[in-house]
Formats: sequence, C-alpha cells, structure tokens
Amino acid sequence: MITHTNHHTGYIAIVGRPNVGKSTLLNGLIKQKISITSRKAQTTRHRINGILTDQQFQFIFVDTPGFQNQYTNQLNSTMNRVVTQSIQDVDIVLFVIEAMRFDNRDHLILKLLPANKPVILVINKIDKLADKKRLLPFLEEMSRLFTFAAIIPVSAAKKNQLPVLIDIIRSYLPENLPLFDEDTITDRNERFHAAELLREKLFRLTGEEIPYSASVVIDQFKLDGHLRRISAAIIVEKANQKAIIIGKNGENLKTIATQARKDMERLFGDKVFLEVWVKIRNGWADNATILKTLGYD
Ligand code: GDP
Ligand code: K
Ligand code: MG
Repeated sequence: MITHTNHHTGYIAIVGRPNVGKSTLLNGLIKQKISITSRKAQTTRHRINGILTDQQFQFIFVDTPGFQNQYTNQLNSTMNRVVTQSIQDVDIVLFVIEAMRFDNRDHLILKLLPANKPVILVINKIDKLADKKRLLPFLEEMSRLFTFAAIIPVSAAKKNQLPVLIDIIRSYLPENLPLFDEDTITDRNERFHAAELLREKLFRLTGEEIPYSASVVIDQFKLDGHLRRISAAIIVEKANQKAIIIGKNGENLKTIATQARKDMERLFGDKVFLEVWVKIRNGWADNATILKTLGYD
C-alpha cells in the first residue's frame, strides 16, 4: 500500500505583542477578513484559525491574542496562556514585530520562542518606513537575537511580500494529509464571526472611554431562507458607557450596526438582518464564571 501522499499540512502560530498587525497579516495571507483588527490592544481575544489551501499544501494559521504584561486581571492571564499554548501546539511560528520598533514587550516574547521548530521573523509595517536604508542594520540586529529560520520584511496592510512569506512557510510545512476541506477558511462558525465583526466596529467607532472589557454576545442567529436574522447584545460595565455607544439619537449605535452588518454580508455572502442591544453587566472581566459563559476557555 502506498502511504506517501506528497501532501503538506501544518499549523503556523502568529505571535507578537499587541498591535504589531498579527490579525491584519492573517487576513492578508488567507485573503478574507476572519480576524478582526483595530488600533486597540486586546482586539483579538480568542485563538482563531485561518486556513489556506493551495494545491498540495494546507496552511492552518493560528492567530493569537497579543501577549499582555500591562494589566493583571483574569482575562489577560487567560489570553497569555492561549499564546504560550499556541506556540507549543504548532509546527511553525511567525514572530511578528514592527519595523524599527523592538521594545521590552518583544523581548518577553523572544524568550518564549521554541528552539526546536522553525521561527520566522516577520517585520511588519515597512510601508511606514520613510527611509528604507534603515531596514538593513535593523535586520542584522534582529538576526543576532535568535536563530530565525528566515527574516522577512512585509506590509500586511498593503499586502507587500505576502506571497514570498507564503513560499517560505511552504518550505517548512510537514508532510501530512489535509485536515480541512479546500474551501474552508476558518474553524469558527458564523455566529462567532458575527459577534467578532460587531465587536470590531464597537472598538473602531468608540474612543478610549469604551474599555477592552466591552463584549458582544449573540442572542439569536436564525436562517430564514437566505437571510440570516441576528440579534446581538453589546455588554458594558457602566451606564455612561452604554450612553456613549448609543450616541445622540442613537446615531453611533446605528453606524456600528450598519458597518458590522455589511462586513457580515461580505463574509457570509448573503443578506443579514441585524438588531443590536446595549446591556450593562458589572465586573465580568474578573469573573471566571461569566468568562466561561462568554466562551473564553
Ligand atoms: P494585532 O493586535 O497584532 O492583531 O494588530 P492588528 O492586526 O489589529 O493591527 C493593529 C493596527 O495596525 C491596526 O490599526 C492595523 O490597521 C495596523 N496595521 C497592521 N498592519 C499594518 C501595516 O502593514 N502597515 C500599517 N501602516 N499599519 C498596519
Ligand atoms: K489590535
Ligand atoms: Mg489581533
């Protein structure tokens, strides 16, 4: 019996401090928006897989929450465990940093990198670099820190160098049968993505008054022919936060809901009817039981 398949499949973790562009990179690599992004740290809270299948190769990218060392509550320590665990579980690690900006938070993650599997250093946001000549000495400096399998400067936002990155990863993918159908792009269901896309708009369309602990739950998700009927609740801690989200004459909430609906329709490829409520719940970021209810395992 011939067992040699010549097919390659592997898990690739995307790690790095908050806001270096990990989720933007994932979306760029699989060419679909499945992981939400924003200027705010703590946008990505869950481990989320994005899958790319091309011919004999299946890439299973694992986006992770940014490693946190600023705050100490239960949500953060849960997120840090997710990062450490992800590094152990995968075949290849992408360590994402920002061009010309290597700080002590990056150093903390550097210490967690495995010596026994390929680690590719991805230097992101090179589009922001006015003087490209500064890149070479920076690359040399980085290459002295760790034995990277490869170092590659990219722009995740502008999708520069992403095909080159894909080919480098390809060369390290272990021989294995595919684990997902070729048209599967994520291991999460539509209900999860609906909540995430709404949370992205909430983060992007409100200021610092709305803290990282604001959350979204889907109360109802029904298929009505081709139409998806979704009822969602944004959960905040204080009455004044609820007022800010709703805005004058409900204008702010309307914008949040409209933008979220459009993204959902793009991802699901069909019409969505979305209704959004804002509710107040006290102290959930520190309550393990409530964290479980909301799906933080
Ligand atoms: P994460 O926390 O590491 O997942 O970072 P995000 O993907 O959420 O991105 C954080 C911010 O950086 C967002 O505002 C992105 O639009 C921005 N960003 C990500 N990649 C790039 C890039 O290549 N160039 C520029 N200029 N901005 C980027
Ligand atoms: K972010
Ligand atoms: Mg992210």
